[in-house]
Amino acid sequence: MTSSSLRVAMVGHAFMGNAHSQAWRTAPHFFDLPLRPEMAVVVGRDAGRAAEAAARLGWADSSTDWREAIARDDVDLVDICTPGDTHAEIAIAALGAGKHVLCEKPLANTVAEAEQMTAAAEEARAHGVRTMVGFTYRRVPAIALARRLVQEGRIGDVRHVRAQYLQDWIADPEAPLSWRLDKTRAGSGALGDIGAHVIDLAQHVTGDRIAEVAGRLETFVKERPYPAGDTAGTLGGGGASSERGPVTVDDAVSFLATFSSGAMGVFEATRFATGRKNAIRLEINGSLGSVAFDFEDMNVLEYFDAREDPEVGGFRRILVTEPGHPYVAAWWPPGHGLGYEHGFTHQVVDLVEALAADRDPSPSFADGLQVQRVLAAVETSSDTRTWQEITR
Ligand code: SOE
Repeated sequence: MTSSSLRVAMVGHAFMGNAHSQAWRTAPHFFDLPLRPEMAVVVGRDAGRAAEAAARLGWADSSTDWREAIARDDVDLVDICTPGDTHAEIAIAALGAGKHVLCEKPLANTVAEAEQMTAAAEEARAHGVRTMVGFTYRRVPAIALARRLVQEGRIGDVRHVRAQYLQDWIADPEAPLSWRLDKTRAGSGALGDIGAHVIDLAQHVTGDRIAEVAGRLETFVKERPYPAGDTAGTLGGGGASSERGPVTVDDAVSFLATFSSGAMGVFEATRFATGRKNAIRLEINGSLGSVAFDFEDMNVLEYFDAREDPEVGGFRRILVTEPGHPYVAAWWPPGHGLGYEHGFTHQVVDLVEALAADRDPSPSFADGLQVQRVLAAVETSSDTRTWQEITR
């Protein structure tokens, strides 16, 4: 890093690349950052599309060679926005080149890859090189407030954690295949793609760790049409071709969990919750009260204080838009609300502030590895119909 800038190379420019680009562009305009992000280069597989993305998203340059991009002297940080099967190779190479790494979730497609990435991160950390995993929902103000209340003891001892991530984008059996439905690319389906988010959120808000799980994965639709314009074996977006191929990942997962504290968890992640578009729901019941959140009403946190006079008690809707609420002071007056993209912007803020202070961003690769271990334990539990412990 130069004394005042943080020069970024982003690999991948699809949905996550768009969201991350918005964050790199926007963060310095709303937050007083100790380092100025510079969007040096965006990397894509196709030269024309990468150049178009650079112009549209605000990157100074574009490339089709991620190895060349991470080796550049004018790059301090590599932002990985590609499917999970590429995370390990890119992250380990970037860390080896002395670059900080921000990697999209889940960290990897397997525990083995996540362990290799975390080992590389530990080695690079000795030289002041840092890592972060992109669990952005923890940076929604209402979630950050929920964590503050729980950590302050406002709901007492946590007894129950109820966490759901409900989508329905492939409830149509004729929705075409994509990389997210291919185990070799994505590692798993709803489990790793959206289950990882609610595992991270539940652990982040409670400050506790999942110790054991018992779960079940299901694939409701076992084959789908390939996307139009693709041949067998390649996957992409767009319309449907006449050829069909196998779905090799889970469509949905349910699992029970026991936290280290003894708290009981019930988790669900599905792409078949017909009518639910991006409903991340978290409810935590404690001995003195509860908090409840639904991303489809993301500027509100519900809070129940068991110590209130029962005559006037009840869940209150906190509109999390006051200047004293996490992240909010940088944005709009009370009641104006934030959106999906703000979690990504807050991610850049927290990352840049950690790097400038020479401390580990959170969640680090080690945190991402622990989530990977929970994912693997759920998969093993489903295969063996047994409870599985998460040992580390
Ligand atoms: C698809 O399920 C997806 O894009 C996830 O991959 C993202 O992590 C989530 O934020 C939105 O849904």
